[in-house]
Amino acid sequence: MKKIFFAIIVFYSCTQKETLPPSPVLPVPDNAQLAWHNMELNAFVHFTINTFTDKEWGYGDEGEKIFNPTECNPIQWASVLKEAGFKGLILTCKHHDGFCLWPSQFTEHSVKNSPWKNGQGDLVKEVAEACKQAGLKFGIYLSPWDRNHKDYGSPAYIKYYRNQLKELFEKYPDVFEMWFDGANGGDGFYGGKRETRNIDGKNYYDWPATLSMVKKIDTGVIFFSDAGPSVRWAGNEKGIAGETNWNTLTPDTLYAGKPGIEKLLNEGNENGSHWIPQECDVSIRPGWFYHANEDSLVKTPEQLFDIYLKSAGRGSLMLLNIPPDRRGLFHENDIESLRGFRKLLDEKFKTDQALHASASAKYYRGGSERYSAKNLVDGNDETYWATDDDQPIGSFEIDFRKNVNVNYVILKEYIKLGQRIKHFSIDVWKEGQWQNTANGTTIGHKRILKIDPVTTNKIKIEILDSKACPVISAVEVY
Ligand code: FUL
Repeated sequence: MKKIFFAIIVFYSCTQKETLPPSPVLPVPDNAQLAWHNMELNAFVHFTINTFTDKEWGYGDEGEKIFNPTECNPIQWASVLKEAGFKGLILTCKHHDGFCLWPSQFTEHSVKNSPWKNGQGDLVKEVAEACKQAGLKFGIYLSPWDRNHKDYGSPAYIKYYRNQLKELFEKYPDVFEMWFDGANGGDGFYGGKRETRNIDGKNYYDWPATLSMVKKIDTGVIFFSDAGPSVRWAGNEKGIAGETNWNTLTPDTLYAGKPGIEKLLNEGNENGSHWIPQECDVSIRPGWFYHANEDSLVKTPEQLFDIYLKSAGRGSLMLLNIPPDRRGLFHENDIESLRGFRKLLDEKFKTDQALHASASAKYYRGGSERYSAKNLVDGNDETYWATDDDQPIGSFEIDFRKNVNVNYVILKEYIKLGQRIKHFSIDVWKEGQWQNTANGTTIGHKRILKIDPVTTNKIKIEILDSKACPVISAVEVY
């Protein structure tokens, strides 16, 4: 009897053809990029000599004695950021003026010659430790352009820059992101020469050699620069990603600081050769550094929320700068705004009406439950709805079984298999028929659609064009 039962099971399994998952559409993100995408909120902290001179770009001739915060407390920065939902903090360890926030062995132009903590302080260390304590990732900004250094423009400076990078990565382990600024060359102090030095932005730094040196110390680090290689600039400093936003880019002729590439960086290349998503940098104030006369110009929670929708909500990451003041603290106004921003995020995205609602699709891959529409509403981003390979279009419906208020619809592509969708639409069921309420092009990691508030019991998403069969891991409705 047992034998017959076993034979039936074997026969049954042999006749059931397993439906294989879709093949990836290349390029796809690596693990470090995937983790980076999931962060959504990243913080920048611009703090240096400029905070005390009221400038945005120091000339490089500022004395070290100028740097003297009275109540400097990175623990405050980290805890405010943590509370607001940020996942990482990138510190300007050295901005264009060349002053170093750690006691570098390669220059005298650092905190070691400042009155702060009698020259015994190390702000990079303090910030790295505060981040660790708060559970934030720690990142480094080290300006390639150095208006203080006498050798800037010659090969000797490249050696200096690499020495400093090596020093930072060895002294402060677990750096998750390295930010290479594209602003390069121009006038400066340059060891007293006070002249203009222009560099050949494409070749001067020999970035491949520099990056491979850093990678040997920190294999998982994310490199930001205008053109990647891990993440790219968004082409503006307003924190706004392209409405069409391909994570893919062909970076062959691009390099940090190359003029005229803003639109390309903002939208990416549909058939780009590399996965290089954009990071949307923006400051909470008009300037990157603290200026008392901007205390009343701190972005409101509503403005920050709008930027979130246009960055993280377009599949990118929002990198928000909060500059500490002369005390070395986040200013009260900035903190208030950040708290308000968090409150808005929590309120707007409080209850996902689609979670465990009834989801259906006429077509799904191989008719297999493994790829059915219920995966869209199971709260698990690792499962997905997909169609057959010859179907670059498809649609699915969410039936709430009651009337719900809809303000935002969130869609997520399963980017581990590449970015695919080129065009989609959202309809709501109203007055006995489907009515179009939103349309979009790309989705990527996460797309948030703000729609005209509506009360409905059903919504329908149609994928109208895609590079290959669509693979969507979630729909959320708020
Ligand atoms: C720019 C710099 O020149 C600004 O000072 C700031 O650091 C911003 C994030 O990048 O290129």
